[in-house]
Amino acid sequence: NKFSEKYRRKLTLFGRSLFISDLHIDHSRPDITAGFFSFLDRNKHNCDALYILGDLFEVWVGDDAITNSELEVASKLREFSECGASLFIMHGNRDFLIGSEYAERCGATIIYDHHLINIGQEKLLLLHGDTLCTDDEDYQKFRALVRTSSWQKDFLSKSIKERTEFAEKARDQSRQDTSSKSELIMDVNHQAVVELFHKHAVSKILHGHTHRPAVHDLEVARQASIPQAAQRVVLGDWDKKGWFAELTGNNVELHSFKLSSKSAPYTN
Ligand code: LP5
Ligand code: MN
Repeated sequence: NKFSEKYRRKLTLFGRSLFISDLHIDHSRPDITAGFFSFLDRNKHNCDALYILGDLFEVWVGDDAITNSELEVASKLREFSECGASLFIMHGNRDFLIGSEYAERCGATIIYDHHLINIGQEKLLLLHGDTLCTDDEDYQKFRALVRTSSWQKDFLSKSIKERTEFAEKARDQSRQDTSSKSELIMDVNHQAVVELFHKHAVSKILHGHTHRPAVHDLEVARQASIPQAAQRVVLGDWDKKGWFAELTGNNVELHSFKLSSKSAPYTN
């Protein structure tokens, strides 16, 4: 409800918020799921909010298609949110079909691309990051299509088997296409980044998707509304390491830790 949402946002203003993306949770990578669960356990009593900024899952073909492992993720997330942290899930290019049913299971609120949060006097803009890859025209066409409600309605009306097959074909096609696309095309477009800072009058942007973890200090100013020093923080994908960003006050830091199959030691 509205009141608790407002209260939660206020809390995040003074507390500690965490941000992750691109875990690509999948049956073939139990180490990632285990690393994620221990990340949740480490943080469940000491943060005010967790923002999952897209691609939590490798693929998502509908809330009705979940198996025990997605149910387990949901109950872990619910346990986390019941410890007092607000939980937000943003869609990525792999799991944009996560719906309200699954979000409710997790105790999460779905947030959409270009989500603003207040950090002191400044603002932080959250997005998955794929919308910044404007040079990747084939992808942008694909994205535009699959984000229409008519396409989604039609896709979700197919059987789970059919949807899974489509998703597999799309993944194959994507693997093939990305292996021949240039690195430059698959990174963010600089002009799109600058425009986004201006459009939302923000000093910080945080996203994932490109799998190029970094903190970029930029000069985008020329407008009184934006401080000279702007920052674009890019989360990493979870593979050998897990990545997260931590917001305390108005300071954003990027961290990584080793993912190992058994006990994941916590290192920054
Ligand atoms: O995901 P990743 O890292 O490989 O690459 C992304 C872009 N690709 C995608 C496509 C997804 O990987 C596909 C899986 C989505 C599952 C969703 C559920 C159901 C959808 C079913 C659809 C039919 O997002 C990739 C970018 C890259 O990031 C970097 O930004 O370049 O973009 C592409 O590769 C796009 C392709 O060039 C065109 C789209 C391929 C899909 C075509 C569908 C074929 C279906 C066949 C049916 C007969
Ligand atoms: Mn992505």
